[in-house]
Amino acid sequence: MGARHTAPWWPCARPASTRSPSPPRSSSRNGSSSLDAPPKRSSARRIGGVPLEWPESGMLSYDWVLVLGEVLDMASRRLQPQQLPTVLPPHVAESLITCAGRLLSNEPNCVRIDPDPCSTSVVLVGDVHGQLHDVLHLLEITGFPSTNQIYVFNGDYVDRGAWGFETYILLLAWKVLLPNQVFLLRGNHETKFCTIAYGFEKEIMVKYGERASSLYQKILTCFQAHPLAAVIAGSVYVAHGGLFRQCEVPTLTPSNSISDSKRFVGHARRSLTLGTLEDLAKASRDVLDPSGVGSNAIPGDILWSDPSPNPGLEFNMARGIGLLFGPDCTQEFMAKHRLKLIVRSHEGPDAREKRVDMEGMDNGYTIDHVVHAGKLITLFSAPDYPQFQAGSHRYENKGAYIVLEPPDFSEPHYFTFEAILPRPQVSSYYDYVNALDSDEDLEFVRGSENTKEGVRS
Ligand SMILES: [Mn+2]
Repeated sequence: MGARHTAPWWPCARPASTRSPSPPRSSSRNGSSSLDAPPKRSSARRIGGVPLEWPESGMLSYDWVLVLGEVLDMASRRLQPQQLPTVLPPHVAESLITCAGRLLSNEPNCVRIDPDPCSTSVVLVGDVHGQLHDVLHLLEITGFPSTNQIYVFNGDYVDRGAWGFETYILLLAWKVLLPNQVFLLRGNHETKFCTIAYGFEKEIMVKYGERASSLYQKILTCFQAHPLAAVIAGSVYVAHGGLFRQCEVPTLTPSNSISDSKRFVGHARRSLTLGTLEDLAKASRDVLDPSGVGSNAIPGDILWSDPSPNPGLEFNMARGIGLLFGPDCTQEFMAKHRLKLIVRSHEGPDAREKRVDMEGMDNGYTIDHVVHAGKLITLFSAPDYPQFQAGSHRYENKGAYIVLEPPDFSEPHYFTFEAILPRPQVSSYYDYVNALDSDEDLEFVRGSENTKEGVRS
C-alpha cells in the first residue's frame, strides 16, 4: 500500500480514453425489492480489516470505487462507527474530498449535460439522506455510472440517516472516477446549519475523533463547490428545491448612500420576479449557509423552494427561506427556456404529510405541476425515510429514481424501490424526537446572518 501523502493523487480520474469498459447494466431495473434483485458484487470483493489506501497509480479505477462501496457497507454492519478510520483512513477520505471539490468547483452554477443521443441514458436521483444501503442497492439495480449511463444526484446526501459520511464519500468517489458521467447537485442539507441540526456534524465527530474537525471543515468547503442545477439535453431542468427569484444587484455609484442600499434590499424582499437561467449563471454560489436574502437569494431559493398548487411566487413562510412557486411560474420558466420537464426533490413523506394541498410521497415521486410546456416532478430517493422515527408509526415510503432515455430525454421513466431492511442497529446522531421541525433549534444554529423566521427542513 502506498505511503501516506506520497502518491500523486491529482489528476485523480483516468483519462477518458483509458477508462474501463462500462460494467454490464443490471437486467433488473424493475423497481423490485432486494429479494427480487440480489445485489451484484464486484470481482474485487474484499472482506474488511485492511485499510483502503489511495491507489499507488494516483488514479481511481472502477474496482477501487466498487471496493470502497463494499468496505463502507461492511464497516456499517461489522464495525463500531468509531472504527471506520481503520478501513477508511482519514487521509484517503480527505484526498477524495479535495479531488472532488476541485472538480465540482470548476463546474458552472447550472451544469449543461448533453448526453450522446444514441447510446446514453440519464438516471436522476433525489434525496438519499445518509441511507447508504439504499444508495448501494439503487446503484446495483440501476447499473453503475458508466460512459453509457450518466447519473445526476439532486442533493441531500447527508443528515438524518446514520451513514451520511459514507454516502457522501462514495458519491464523491464516483464523481472523481467519472467526472463527466456523475453530477452532484447541492441540496439544502449540504450546509453548516443543517448538518449541525440533523446529525452529520456529530456523525463525523463520532467516527473520526481527533481528525474529525479537519474533515468536517474540508467537507463544508466541498459543499460550497457543488453546482446548483443542471440542464439535460437542453430540455430537462434539475435542481434540489426548484425555481428562484431574479436577484437584481444595485449599481452602487458614489452618489448611492447606505440608505439607498437598504431601501433596495427592502424592495427586493417585497416584490418577487421569477429568475432566469441567465440570472442563475451570474449568481454567486460560494456560500456556506445561503441565507436567502440579498446576494444569497438565488442559492437560497434553489436549495429551499417548493412548488405550490396556487399561482404566483411568494415567500416560503413554512420553511422561513426560499419560495413557493405556482404552476404559472413553472410554465413561464419552462417556456422561456424551452424546457419540457423539471425535476426537483427536497420533500419527503414527512414534509408532504404537512402539506394537505400536495400529493403524498409514498411512492418516491409526485407530479406536481402539469402545464402547457410540460410538467414538474418531485423525486425522492430515500425509502423508509427518515431512518429514525419516533413512535411505532413509520411512513414506509418507497424511494424512486427517474431514467431519461435517448434520443429525446424529456420523457421520465419512473422506477420505485424499497428500503434494504433491516438496517444495522446504530444510534442516531441527532435528537430526532425533539429536533425535527424545531424552529428554535434551527434559529439558534443558523445564527445572525440569516432570516429571523424559523426554518423547516
Ligand atoms: Mn432538502
